[in-house]
Amino acid sequence: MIKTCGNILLVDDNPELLTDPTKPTKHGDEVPSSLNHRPMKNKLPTGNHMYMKQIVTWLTIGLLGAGQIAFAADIVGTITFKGTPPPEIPYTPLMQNSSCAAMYTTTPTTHFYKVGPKGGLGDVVVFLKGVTGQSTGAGTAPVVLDQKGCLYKPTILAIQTNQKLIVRNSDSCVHNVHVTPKVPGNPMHNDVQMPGGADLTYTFPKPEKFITFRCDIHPWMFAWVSVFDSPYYAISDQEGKFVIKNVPPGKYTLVADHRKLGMQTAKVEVKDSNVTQNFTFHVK
Ligand SMILES: [Cu+2]
Repeated sequence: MIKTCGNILLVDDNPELLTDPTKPTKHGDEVPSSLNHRPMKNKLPTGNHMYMKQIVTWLTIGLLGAGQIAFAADIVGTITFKGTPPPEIPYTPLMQNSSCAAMYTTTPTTHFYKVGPKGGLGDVVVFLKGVTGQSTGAGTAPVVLDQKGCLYKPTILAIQTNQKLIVRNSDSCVHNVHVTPKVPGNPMHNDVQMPGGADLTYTFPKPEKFITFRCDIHPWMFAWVSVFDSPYYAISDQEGKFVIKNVPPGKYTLVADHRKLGMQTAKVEVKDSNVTQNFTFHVK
């Protein structure tokens, strides 16, 4: 028998759960960049020295001829949270739905501010401002958005344009996936997904920040998917760490965007070694 996980919801005591509570963003101060320089190895192994020298010369000439000398480096950093995070909101309506509540022993809460034990801030979307037309999404592995315990997991995701986003239902109840992009060209979706039903697969052709995914059957369920037209982005982990891999040389504006705390930017320059750029979000 298929469970609907209920349609009766008592959410009046917690109206924020019915809305997409995006606060206005605020911009923080720019943080100066710092560069990590790797030591250069400038000695060849001894023995057959001349022979090795010839090989290196041939390789160099070959690469120059093919125009293939191109460095890339990672942009790495840590997002730190300073202050007291606002209280998370209990999913009270979830616990009033017997099928959903059966999956919990205590009332789950939102995780809008994922602050780690050392003050790292997770779920910050970090990306290179204005870098477009470089998507490798069509050839990149899909990203999975699961529905489990009557919640979306994870709630903050990022994909490239034309990269597959797979929406899964791991629950034993019906969900509906209601997707409401705002950028023209990105398709809206409103699909019912039965328990054990086939995965839904979505793609978005246009870059857009924080596309809202919600479930109309369980109106506390939200996820936000950002779409980038390049592979140069990352989401900070539970320790606040992020890595944007293989960035071509150049000067960039690096953006750290938290859905509740807003954006910060920093100028970075990528040469031939990794760049470290940290951000701090302050809340009084
Ligand atoms: Cu649902």
